[in-house]
Amino acid sequence: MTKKKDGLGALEQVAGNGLMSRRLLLGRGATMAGAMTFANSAGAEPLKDDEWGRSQGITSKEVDPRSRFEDKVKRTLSNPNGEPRTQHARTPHHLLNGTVTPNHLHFTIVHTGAPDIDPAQHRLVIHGLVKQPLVFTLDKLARYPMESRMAFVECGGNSAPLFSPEPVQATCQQIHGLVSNAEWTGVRLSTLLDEAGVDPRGKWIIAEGADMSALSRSIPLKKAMDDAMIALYQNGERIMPGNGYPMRLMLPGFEGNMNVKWLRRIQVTDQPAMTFHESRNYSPTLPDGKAFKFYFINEVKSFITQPSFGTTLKEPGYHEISGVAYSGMGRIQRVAVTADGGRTWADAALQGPVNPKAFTRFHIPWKWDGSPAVISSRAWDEAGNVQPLRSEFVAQRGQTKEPVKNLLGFPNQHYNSLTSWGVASNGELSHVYF
Ligand SMILES: Nc1nc2c(c(=O)[nH]1)N[C@H]1C(S)=C(S)[C@@H](COP(=O)(O)O)O[C@H]1N2
Ligand SMILES: [Mo]
Repeated sequence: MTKKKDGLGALEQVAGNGLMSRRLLLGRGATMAGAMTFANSAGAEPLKDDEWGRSQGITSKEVDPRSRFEDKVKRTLSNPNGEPRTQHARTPHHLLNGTVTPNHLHFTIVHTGAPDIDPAQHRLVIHGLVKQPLVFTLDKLARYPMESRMAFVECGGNSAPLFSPEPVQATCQQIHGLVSNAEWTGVRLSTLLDEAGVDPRGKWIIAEGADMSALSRSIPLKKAMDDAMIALYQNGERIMPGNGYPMRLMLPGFEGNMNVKWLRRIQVTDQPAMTFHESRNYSPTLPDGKAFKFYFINEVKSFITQPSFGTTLKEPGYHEISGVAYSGMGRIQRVAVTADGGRTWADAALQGPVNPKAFTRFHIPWKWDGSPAVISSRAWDEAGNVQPLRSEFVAQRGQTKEPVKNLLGFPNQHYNSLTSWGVASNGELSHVYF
């Protein structure tokens, strides 16, 4: 127990400024007991009987609401008055934990409002370069083999404020709220395409939604035959209206916009359609003025959610640093964390199961000594990709000329570099670059 005060830092510190070994987390109990001293001693004091325990409690409802104390955990809206235009609802990552985004907090981007689809009337058609065009009702789809998988969806415009040459002071929600992670259940698209019989000339599919804008995207047939899914359920229940009820295209690891919601049509073609959303929108630009023709994959990325902007560390000592990592190229293999602005790094513990193309939560114990610190995370995936440092990213992809003021705009797309938080000696967090 002498470890408690002096020994711990020296014994377990694995990187600068108080980062401790993730092994501490594996052996919760004895080792952790040495680091943690925040609970008050229970002594012999009896617990008092609280008011809520003295009368009959709340009756269960058919659909239970959350605790009234959790009212602040909500999405932020870009179109709160419901004007007829594009709208974004952002996930409050700094107030969530684990890896599953609850359905009512899953982010949405909806360009012309969510259509109020009657599932009994909805049809999905597969046609084009196929031997046998097919039409599916929801009932008919339910008779095919179903599978479930975890997958994140991320808008190409997520994290766009980080293209600013100066760090914007904003929460994880404002910066990274356009990515969420859920368990999706549905039918493999390859099963349906095999039944339709793809013509050898077929190289692409064009997927179309049933909303007013009939959002359409071209997807390489290779992806369609790989892990693409017609998703019918989201975290065990029918997909939310905003996320594509009653069915959406799920393309694990591919840019959010391609995951066509309210899916009604798949046309097999020999070339891409160059639709509005792939030729005018969602084509990131490069510093030399050229633009990517397509940018399908959401590359390896991570960010710290706790502690993050908006949090204040109340006192020095032990704190846990935690966040999410994900890659459109497969499983997360490693996440490193720094507490000294990138000078030294320590590996974080990855919380299993580590699913491909899905959120992985990481944790690392940190003993903050009360002096200024800069914390950040960096992820690697099993395909050998690493999250670029900011200098590397900016050299390749550029940044905006003027500081970004409009947090809702998309000055550019597919930012996957680091997010760093500065901790001041008064415990306040800010957004910083290094
Ligand atoms: N039909 C249709 N599909 C759509 C959209 C849309 O407006 N209409 N928005 C796209 C965009 S821009 C993104 S980022 C993702 C968001 O998926 P989510 O709302 O389920 O999070 O859906 C895509 N699919
Ligand atoms: Mo998007």
